[in-house]
Amino acid sequence: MTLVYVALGANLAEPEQQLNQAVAALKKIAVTGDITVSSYYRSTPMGDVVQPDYVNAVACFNTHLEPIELLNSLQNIEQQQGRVRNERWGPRTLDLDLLLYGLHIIDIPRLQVPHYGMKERSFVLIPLAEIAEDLILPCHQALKSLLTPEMQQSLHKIPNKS
Ligand code: PH2
Ligand code: MG
Ligand code: MG
Repeated sequence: MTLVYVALGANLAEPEQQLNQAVAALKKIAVTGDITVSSYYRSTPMGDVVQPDYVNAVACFNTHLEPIELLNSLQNIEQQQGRVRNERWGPRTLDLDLLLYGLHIIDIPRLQVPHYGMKERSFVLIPLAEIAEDLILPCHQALKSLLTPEMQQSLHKIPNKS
């Protein structure tokens, strides 16, 4: 059994509902259906594409799935929620990114874990810190050491999720 962290993001078709639906789907692959979910955060789009604000969150659960099986499950959930693979960093109904798979380091063509961008992204680090403030990354860095005061500026907690 492995503890995993997954980033959720959506900016089309009722993003908060997309995240609610994704959390329900993740519960089905979590051991005993136990899953911890951060608050939802409204965040300014990263990148050059003009697109709506995102709603982002991070979820954490135990799973018996191997990394590639988990990746397949996450991609199935994205597809069930109408994900169309368009331009890189473009708008999407649902994005589920595997951030951490225990303390494993995975580097194969389909999957890089820890997620390559997680250390710089406020919309990942802040919700992650909310549910795992004392987390140490596989590279031995403390999550807390990556947080900066400026990171809060592009991110607003949405009151009263679900
Ligand atoms: N995801 C992207 C591109 N840009 N910006 C925000 N704020 N949140 C995201 O989840 C996001 C993004 C591609 O995965
Ligand atoms: Mg992403
Ligand atoms: Mg993705």
